[in-house]
Amino acid sequence: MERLAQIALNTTVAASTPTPSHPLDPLSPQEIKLVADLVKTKYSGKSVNFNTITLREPIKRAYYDWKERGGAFPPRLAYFVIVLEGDEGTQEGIADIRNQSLIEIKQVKGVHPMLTPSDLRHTEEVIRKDPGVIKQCVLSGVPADRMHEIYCDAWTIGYDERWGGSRRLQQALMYWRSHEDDSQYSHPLDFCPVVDLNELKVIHIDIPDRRRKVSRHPHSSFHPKHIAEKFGTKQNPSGYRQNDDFPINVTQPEGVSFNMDGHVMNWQNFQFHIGFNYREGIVLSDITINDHGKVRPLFHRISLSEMIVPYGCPDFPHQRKHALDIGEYGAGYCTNPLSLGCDCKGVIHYLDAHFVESTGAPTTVRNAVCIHEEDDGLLFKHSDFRDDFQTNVTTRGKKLIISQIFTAANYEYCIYWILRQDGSIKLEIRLTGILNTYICGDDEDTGAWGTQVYPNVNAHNHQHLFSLRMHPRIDGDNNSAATSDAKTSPYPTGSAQNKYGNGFYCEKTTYKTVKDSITDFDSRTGRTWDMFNPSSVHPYSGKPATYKLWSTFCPPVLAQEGSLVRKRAPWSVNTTQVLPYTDDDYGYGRLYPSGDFPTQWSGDEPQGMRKWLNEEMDAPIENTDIVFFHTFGITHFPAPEDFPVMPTEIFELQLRPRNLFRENPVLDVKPSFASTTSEVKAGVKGEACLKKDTSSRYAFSDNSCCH
Ligand code: ABN
Ligand code: CU
Repeated sequence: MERLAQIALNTTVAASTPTPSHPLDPLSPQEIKLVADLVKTKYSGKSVNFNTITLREPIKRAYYDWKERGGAFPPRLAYFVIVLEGDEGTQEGIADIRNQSLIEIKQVKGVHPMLTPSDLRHTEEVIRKDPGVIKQCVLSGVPADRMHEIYCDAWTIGYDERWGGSRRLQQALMYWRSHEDDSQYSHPLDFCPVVDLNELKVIHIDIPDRRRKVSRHPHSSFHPKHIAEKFGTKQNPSGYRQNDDFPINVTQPEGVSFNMDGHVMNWQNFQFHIGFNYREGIVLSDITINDHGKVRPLFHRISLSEMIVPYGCPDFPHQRKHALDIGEYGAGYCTNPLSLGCDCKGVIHYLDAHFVESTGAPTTVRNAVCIHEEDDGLLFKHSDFRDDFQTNVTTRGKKLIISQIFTAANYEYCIYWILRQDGSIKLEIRLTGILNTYICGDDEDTGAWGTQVYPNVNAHNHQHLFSLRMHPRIDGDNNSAATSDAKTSPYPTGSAQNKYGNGFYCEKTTYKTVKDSITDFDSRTGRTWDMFNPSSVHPYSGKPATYKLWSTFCPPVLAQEGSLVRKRAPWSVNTTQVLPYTDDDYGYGRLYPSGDFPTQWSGDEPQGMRKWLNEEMDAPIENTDIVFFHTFGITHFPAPEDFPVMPTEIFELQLRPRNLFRENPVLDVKPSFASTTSEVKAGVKGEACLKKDTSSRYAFSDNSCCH
């Protein structure tokens, strides 16, 4: 590691770098440029490929010294990754923005940085010109003069033992697209070139023993113009969906009921910071809730820290398809610009995201984060059967949604962080986009490993698994974690303790050490997990203030022991792992459970979760500062309904306060309707439509909404 004497910049750059208002605010374009200029100055005369420039968030203590203890604004640090031509390879470092200096740089040996969008784009140009690839295209049935119709999805190679980590490699998943407006996924090719990203050349082509000619079935597309050709239009109806064009609009006549001060959100009783980075995408930090005047900390930081999409076809080279989409490509780098009234409806506040381009220039994705409210259905209700339900209180809720959508080549991941008025936090993921496809010969059976979703199109079985990293701070820094299992009474029917046999209870198992925290979902006991503060005890229940993780989409990873998948995603093997929080001078430890540099990692030498578990298996995690990792997701056996584009598949989890509030925390939300028994008896109209929604009406008559 090189500790650096200060590299100063000229004062014009300095003057144009405003100080952010909050220590967790993502780097501004000016700050990114400043760091790039510092690095360029240090390496003047060399070719520098910028991979990452991002905020190095202040460590927890420094942050709360500033936030809660009147301390100084923490150092404003940036973390960067660059690739230098030649032997020096991948370098990472820290820059001090306020002092305009590089603090340290180190060469990270034997690793490769994540692939940036520009890295991915180069590969298509390379393969189109390669004589070996052209030959294979011709053999597949695409003439050499149609190479402009050849496309590839460039993926990291995952890990291939033939080259190991010695070169920076991509695998090119090959397709033919007859017209640029078509979707290529209905025309996969059967071979797979391997491209060296530094040399920009094809170094090998994996060719299967069984050859398959490209399909001559029409492309299956989903663009409206193709759909109109296929199914007709309103003018030319042939089974066209009827009455599908009546809009459902959202009206928020008085605007939003949230307030944003820079990146700090105030909504209902919540306050928190909304961050965004190249890798995890949205990061929610310093989440607190105002409990009738008392501000209570809940979570220090929550983010999606890694994911893996392992495919289940064991035939070479499909084992290489197991994308670590967050660590290898970045949920930030792959994020979409969102459009008003389309990705989200209503009154929207957007945040832009800023990254670095390979040249060192800042680049911006406009409207990367969408923030808006939606109606949340009923928040609570009760009516009295004694007067035919006239006595009732009906309270509707609203929810705050912070969302982003990222495209991982073929798939779209729509990420919705949803806060509810009762203090719960939901994470909903909608999976859409296109199946990853491989060619299926005319007389070929896809066997157990995939499904023919269209003629000559095999979509392999796969999983989408995420690692959610939660750093709880419930009523303070010292928290514990536990599993909660619904259990029948241990005493048999007829015994003194359980005479009628109906007894059941919640068994809570608090983790003493990291080893205890390695657990799996169990649907038979309705397993949930608790993060709690053992010192903050509820006056009625005598139980500790808790956030309960309710998560049922928890399939076990299906790749076997010894597989690349398990080695490279050690976190996916179990549903939970809890570790002590650590940091160092320059930031948090234990952020990324497949390691800081998972690209082309063999999974052999320990990094990420495997390293942490090796080091910390017996570490105490009770009543201390902990980070909680949770694996969740779905197993996807493709079907024709998922093609040519997949209707959103939804999976979700929730964090719910338990024994944290004295009583129902939304009692003070104004009801939509309230009528007491005495009012009903006296014939007094209840407080009907307290918050009248004047846009609601009967569908087939013009009566007003309330009567
Ligand atoms: N799913 C693999 C991937 C993600 C992003 C970009 C290319 C490939
Ligand atoms: Cu899928």
